[in-house]
Amino acid sequence: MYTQDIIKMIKTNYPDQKEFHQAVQEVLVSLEPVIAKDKKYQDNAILQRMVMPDREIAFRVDWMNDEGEVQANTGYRIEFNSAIGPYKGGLRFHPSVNSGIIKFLGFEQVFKNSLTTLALGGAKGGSDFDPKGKSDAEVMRFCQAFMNELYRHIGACTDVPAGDIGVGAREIGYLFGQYKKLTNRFDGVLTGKGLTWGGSLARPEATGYGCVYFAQEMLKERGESLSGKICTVSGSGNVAIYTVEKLYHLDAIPVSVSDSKGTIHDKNGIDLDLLKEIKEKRRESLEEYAKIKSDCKYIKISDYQEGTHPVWSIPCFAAFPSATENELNLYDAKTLLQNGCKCVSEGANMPSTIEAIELFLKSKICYGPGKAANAGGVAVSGLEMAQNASMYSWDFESVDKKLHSIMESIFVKSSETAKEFGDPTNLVLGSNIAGFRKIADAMIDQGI
Ligand code: NDP
Ligand code: 2IT
Repeated sequence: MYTQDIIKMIKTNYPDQKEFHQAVQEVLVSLEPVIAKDKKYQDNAILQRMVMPDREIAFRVDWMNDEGEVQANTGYRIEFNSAIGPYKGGLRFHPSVNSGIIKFLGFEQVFKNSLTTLALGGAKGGSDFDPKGKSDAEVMRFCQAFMNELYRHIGACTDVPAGDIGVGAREIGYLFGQYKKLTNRFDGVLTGKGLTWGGSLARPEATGYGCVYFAQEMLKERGESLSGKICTVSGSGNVAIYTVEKLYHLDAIPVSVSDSKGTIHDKNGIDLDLLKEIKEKRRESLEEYAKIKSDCKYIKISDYQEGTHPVWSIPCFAAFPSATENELNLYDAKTLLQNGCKCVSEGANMPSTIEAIELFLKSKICYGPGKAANAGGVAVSGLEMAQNASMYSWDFESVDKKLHSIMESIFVKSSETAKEFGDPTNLVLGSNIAGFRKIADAMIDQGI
């Protein structure tokens, strides 16, 4: 079969890129009904072309640490697809970054951006540089060196990077400063900028808020709500923090967060101010949270049971995986369901394994795949681009309202498409097909 041939081709040609195989398999299997229904996609070799990035850029980044030692890292920008708009997607700085990770993220981004209703192509980039434990001066020198290579590939109408793991307001600031020095241009070439120099209100909040709005939409259709409900959140970075904040706005009770060193279970509800202080200001581990709030439970990563993530063993009504890929496996999914979980809304990219997703779909709980549920971040990045292009900025309420309505329309589109293909609760199928059609049709319109 056509889709299976493409999956096989990817596995043969790129044997080491496991996360990319996983992302391609998840999407292509769900596209089978639309490929079978409409011959034009196979006739135009759409799948071969969509799994292959338009352009893959890799470069060396030389920089100097505070001890005066020369360091070398690898930088990447993978420009995946520009059928419906300029390349758009974040930069990840994390030691686990390699070309397969950036490729899986870029591939996901293409479909996600298509769902936002905005004109955004898909890309991703980053480096194996680890910002953890580095001084501000070291991060600045790294960002400047990274931009010394990246600047020639990006542009407000060409390719617009933003943040992801390890890249937040501080890094975007240093990257933008260097871009401006190199090009003498002040334009919307990056999103997630500071508010006084072109950033959008509500961009820091957007992914977390959007992920909760998406959960609200899924639940509303079933006559349920988050109010008064126990919720679990993993991660404790940008996405997790603003997921926790929005859950409180809706009178839900977020009881967990986690990081690369451990998990916090605070059954009275996460102390949001303390979380922000530790993670956004002090850049410390959650161990510090546990020291200050001695009545909460802290599980160190060294005490995790092999192959499980303790955050998912906390009984909850709704779960919000917001840390990283494959952080929720089949065992975790079974545990969540056994404990009565009714909703999973993915803030992270590809946080659930394929087996976990299959179980969620079989159980018919509300399952919001990352491409749909976490699209609020890039959507508000698109709104930042619109504000930059018009030399104007909107107030918080206007941006938040637009974000809310974009999340609603992503849900409606995904849900209607799932119904059209006879599997009404399957938002994996619905969102992937909806995202796919827009891009594939644009590619066909534009010729080869
Ligand atoms: P941050 O860097 O702000 O936070 C990441 C969080 O996840 C941190 O708490 C970090 O722990 C934890 N984490 C990262 N890697 C691992 C790992 N391998 N094991 C355990 N914990 C880990 O990133 P974001 O919040 O921006 O990103 C979180 C997820 O959301 C990612 O999957 C990202 O791709 C996705 N996403 C982000 C968007 C955005 O707008 N920022 C938009 C859409 C999706 P520690 O604090 O110890 O480093
Ligand atoms: O995965 C993502 O959607 C992001 N990291 C945000 C991308 C963006 O361009 O805002």
